[in-house]
Amino acid sequence: MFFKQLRKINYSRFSHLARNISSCPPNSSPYVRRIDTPPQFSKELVNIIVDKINNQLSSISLIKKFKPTSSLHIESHQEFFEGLLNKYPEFKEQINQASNSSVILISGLKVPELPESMVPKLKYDFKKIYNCQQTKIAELVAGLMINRFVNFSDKYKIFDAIYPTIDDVDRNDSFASSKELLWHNDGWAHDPEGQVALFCVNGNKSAITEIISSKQIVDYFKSNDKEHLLKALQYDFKIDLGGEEYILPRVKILDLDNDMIRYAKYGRFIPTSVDKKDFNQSLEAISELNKCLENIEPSLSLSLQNGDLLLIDNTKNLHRRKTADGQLAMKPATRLLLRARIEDERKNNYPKELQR
Ligand SMILES: O=C(O)CCC(=O)C(=O)O
Ligand SMILES: [Fe+2]
Repeated sequence: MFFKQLRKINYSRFSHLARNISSCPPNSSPYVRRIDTPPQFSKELVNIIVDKINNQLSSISLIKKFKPTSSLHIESHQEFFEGLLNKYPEFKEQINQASNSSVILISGLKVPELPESMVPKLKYDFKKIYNCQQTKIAELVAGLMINRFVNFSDKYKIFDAIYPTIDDVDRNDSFASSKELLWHNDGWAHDPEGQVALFCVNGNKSAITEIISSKQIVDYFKSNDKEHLLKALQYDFKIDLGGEEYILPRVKILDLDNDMIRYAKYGRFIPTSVDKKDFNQSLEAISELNKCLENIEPSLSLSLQNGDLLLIDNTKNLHRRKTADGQLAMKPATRLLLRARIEDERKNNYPKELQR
């Protein structure tokens, strides 16, 4: 019954909102790829998934057990997904071409919004959200699309929900804050995963998601006569997590050979050089890095809206969330992202067909 109602969604109300995407006119840069999903594709995709779920899951307990991102489900839906893509050759071609981009934004994958009453208001109150039908649909839509770019399926829960709460209102290091979350890559303090996907189920225009690449950072240092400090970012640092017992490996902030960066502006990176000059240069380099992060124009800057799927190469880019100028902090339950952290590398640099 519930799903029958979902099918009657009026898609026209998801008409395109004004976006603010700087430095990335559609498809001009291979570094950031922007693709618009044909509305009919998105509509058909959701309708088929809703029908399938309706047929397969007759009770709440079955819905709870349904793990959309398990290999079983991703693989069993792949054929119909490919079939649907074949009906939209231009869209499929754009997806194939995007496969080697460092940042991919696919807009218009519209899924049913969650009513505000379902979105958690407290940081650890997320259980109910994972068991509701809208989340399962969103996970499957995002999972099928992500699976075209990275090896995605997993038998455990792979998506985390990101939402503003009253617990972490002012913290700038928390996913659950209602304002900003400073520049970082996911997993920076442990092992940064290869890819991060953010899928927006409920958008809030107060939140602006931004991305900066390691290459932009290197270029900034070079063009501001700070090239000598780049070396210091490649020295070893200790990460101070405030009294955690286990010993973290020493890390480099920058890996110039592989265009990689590992950093969080809210993290404490302590230089380990015994040489005083190197030690001081490392400190100076971090302070220059922070300056650079506030000064360069991000390669992507937008307010994620319902249906936006952002796939980020997490080893080569930093991302952040900030509050849009003139906007208030977000009220609890007014935004919902699903976030997947994926260890696997991109599947390839070629269209999928050539792989086999
Ligand atoms: O809320 C956002 O736009 C980004 C969230 C994020 O980066 C995170 O939760 O790690
Ligand atoms: Fe993040």
